[in-house]
Amino acid sequence: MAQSRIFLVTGFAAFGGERINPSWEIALRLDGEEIGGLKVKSVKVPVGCAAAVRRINAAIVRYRPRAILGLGQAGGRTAISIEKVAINLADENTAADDGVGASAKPLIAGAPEAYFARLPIPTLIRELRRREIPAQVSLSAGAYACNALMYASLHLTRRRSAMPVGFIHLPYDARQSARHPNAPSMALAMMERAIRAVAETLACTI
Ligand code: PCA
Repeated sequence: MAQSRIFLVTGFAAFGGERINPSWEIALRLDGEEIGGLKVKSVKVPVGCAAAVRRINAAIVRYRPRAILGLGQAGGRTAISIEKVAINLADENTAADDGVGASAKPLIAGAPEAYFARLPIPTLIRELRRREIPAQVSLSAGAYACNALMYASLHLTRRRSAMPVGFIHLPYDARQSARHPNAPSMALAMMERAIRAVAETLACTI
């Protein structure tokens, strides 16, 4: 089936008592922009494993994107974190990095145990560091909604091996630090610059 020229960018709703989620703030800022010949379509995703799978599934069917970049908040991270691995495990009761509880179960029954991101991670890290933006690769997106979205994106597009699909965790926005005085954070403007640079780099590969 013919593909659109859409670059699907997702961000999550605020959760855990926060007023904002930097991932949605940034996705919204990019919505409608032309980047490298593709048009960004931003979709807001509810915070929950099953809900995230449903939303990304619907967005893929509706927009037939050429690339997918999921964004999420991982409070406590010190840098833009490009996720390498998504696992077939869902724990509706934990947030990222809190570990996996006894209630964890497969996200999609019968599907592979894990997928690697289809992103040129070393290139992206280099591009970000060249712009003096702290960036790192992460080997775990947790077992909550962000991992669910990343896993489902990769699973549902598994036959399109050349299509860039991946996920980036963002630190707290500096404004959120008022509630988390000891946690690292990053200015939203820097995170926005980072995601725009990632999108431009990916659009060049298509
Ligand atoms: N972060 C959570 C869920 C939504 C979000 O922005 C996570 O890392 O799973």
